[in-house]
Amino acid sequence: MTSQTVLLIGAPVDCGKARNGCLMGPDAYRTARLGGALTDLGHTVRDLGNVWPDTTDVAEDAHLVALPETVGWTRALSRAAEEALRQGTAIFMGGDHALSLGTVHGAAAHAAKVGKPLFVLWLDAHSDFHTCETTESGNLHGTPLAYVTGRSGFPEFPEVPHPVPEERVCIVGLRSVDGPERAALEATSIRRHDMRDIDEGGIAAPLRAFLEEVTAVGGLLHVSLDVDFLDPAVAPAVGTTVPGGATVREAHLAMEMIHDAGCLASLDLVELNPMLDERGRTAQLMVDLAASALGRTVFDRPTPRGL
Ligand code: B3U
Ligand code: MN
Ligand code: MN
Repeated sequence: MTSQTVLLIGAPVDCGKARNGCLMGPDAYRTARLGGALTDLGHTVRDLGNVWPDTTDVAEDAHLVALPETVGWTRALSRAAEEALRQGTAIFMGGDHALSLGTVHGAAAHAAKVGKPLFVLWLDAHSDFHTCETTESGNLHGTPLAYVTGRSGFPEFPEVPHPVPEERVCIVGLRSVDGPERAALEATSIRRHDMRDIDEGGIAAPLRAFLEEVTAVGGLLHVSLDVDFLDPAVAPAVGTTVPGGATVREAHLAMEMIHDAGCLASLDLVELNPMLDERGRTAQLMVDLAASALGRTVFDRPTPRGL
């Protein structure tokens, strides 16, 4: 396994929805030894501490939860992501999914600078494809994928100079998609795999197809891992549980395949709410999944030759 420089960045974003607690996520990951697990694999790990939101003069919007604060996070996290990606593989310890408005924005800026295409893998029960106009809840953690793919409807947010093209996005784990999101998604070429796809054909086939496309063009991969991708029976520490999620084994296989593809540039760990955890088991599972994505295996395997 090749050893890498891994940057840990705390993103205690907690304004993407009403229920509080995700702000404790970064410290839960530190307590569960995310850094130590990656050091044990031979990586050079640097914890850059937590990012804090910029102050903005954006006005509150009665329909949206914490719009000014979320815009402030987006600006700060985009800068932090772009800077971290220059130094190595970046892991963003969330924080709710609103943090990805910034991290993917920054990853796209980095990819454009180094002249490589950015691909995004969204592991989530939800599609997070609302705009500020279509969201019914007003919760901005339901919007990042729409923003980073360049949908209109984000007037107060930073411009998106490098939208991620639809053909370079793949969502896996879907089982809760709102009407307006469904209509918008169906008008795109974004690959979307619901749990029925996984039940019928397994998780490996769609993932392998996507990862092969990334590696074929030397692309950079950003993975956004929402705790609710997992089944709530194994990952209870999330405010928006949806039954019927990925098993521990499916999630580990996904992470192992991501590692073997050799293209992981950045990883969001989002929606962990330690207030809802049971003896830290969700935090621990997320740490173990991150370790798999960074090369942990049960047995050593020969260096993978493609997938
Ligand atoms: N689509 C719903 C629910 C939701 C989205 N993301 C999460 N929940 N975690 C909404 O509020 O936009
Ligand atoms: Mn999400
Ligand atoms: Mn979700």
